[in-house]
Amino acid sequence: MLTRIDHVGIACHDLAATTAFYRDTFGFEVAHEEVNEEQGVREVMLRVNGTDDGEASYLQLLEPTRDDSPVAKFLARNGEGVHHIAFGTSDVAGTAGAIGGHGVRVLDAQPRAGSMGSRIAFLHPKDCGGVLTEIVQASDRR
Ligand code: CMX
Ligand code: CO
Repeated sequence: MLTRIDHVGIACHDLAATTAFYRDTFGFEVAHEEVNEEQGVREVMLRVNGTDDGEASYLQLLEPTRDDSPVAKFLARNGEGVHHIAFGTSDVAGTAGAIGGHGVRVLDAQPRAGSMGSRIAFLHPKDCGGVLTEIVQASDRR
């Protein structure tokens, strides 16, 4: 069902500064930047490995666009750091349904729009050992 790590989401206050740190210190390539208003984030995807073909892995740097967003709330409580982990699948709706069948709360009954044209669904951290978990179906275009 889940076949790879798609990305690790990292919450930050200053997207430009955090992007520069990961690019210049670790040498990761900036693959993509976008604003996702539904999720309340401005985000940068830094490619760790692969070639944007649906099999690559990324760091997803997240800066909130509004104070009531999940990432703003997380930053206020915890400060900067790892916010979620995202696993890849070829069928986000089917995989979310199967995981929900194990008693895990699926936060998105209908998959939503994620980075780079992907479809995503979140699982409640309290049902996943304290880890906010995202399921990602990469875009065919990616
Ligand atoms: N990781 C682990 N635990 C988390 C968490 C996170 N990222 N965010 C919240 N929690 C925990 C809190 O610590 C808190 O625990 P306690 O009750 O023990 O104190 C509990 O969950 C409730 O926290 P809250 O601050 O009241 O937050 P909410 O219940 O309002 O929201 C959640 C939590 C997971 C439902 C919400 O953040 C959500 O819907 N997230 C999914 C969407 C998202 O994160 N979008 C941004 C990323 C977009 C992308 O990746 O593309
Ligand atoms: Co994510």
